[in-house]
Amino acid sequence: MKRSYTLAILATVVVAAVIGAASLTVGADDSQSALTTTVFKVGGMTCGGCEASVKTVVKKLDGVEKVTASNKEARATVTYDATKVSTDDIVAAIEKIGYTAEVGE
Ligand SMILES: [Cu+2]
Repeated sequence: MKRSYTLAILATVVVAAVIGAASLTVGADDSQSALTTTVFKVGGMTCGGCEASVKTVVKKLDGVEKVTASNKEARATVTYDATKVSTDDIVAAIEKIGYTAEVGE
């Protein structure tokens, strides 16, 4: 009787430890997927249609969360998960549809 009571406590402690480890893992995942925002200089945009094209093509990339583009300022601001997509990927996607792009400020 006393032995099974001890085992029950032991089992509870083990379960709590497993849950604790699992939540630590979730915490690590959160820090890995922290979002980065980068401004790109984009050349060749002349109107709202160009802005829409740039936004559409960049948004299609896996890991991109948010895109804004301005032809007047000749730039695009992209918020993305740097573990899934790189600035090179974003530049390549913009250049593929006929605009120039580079990491700016
Ligand atoms: Cu245009």
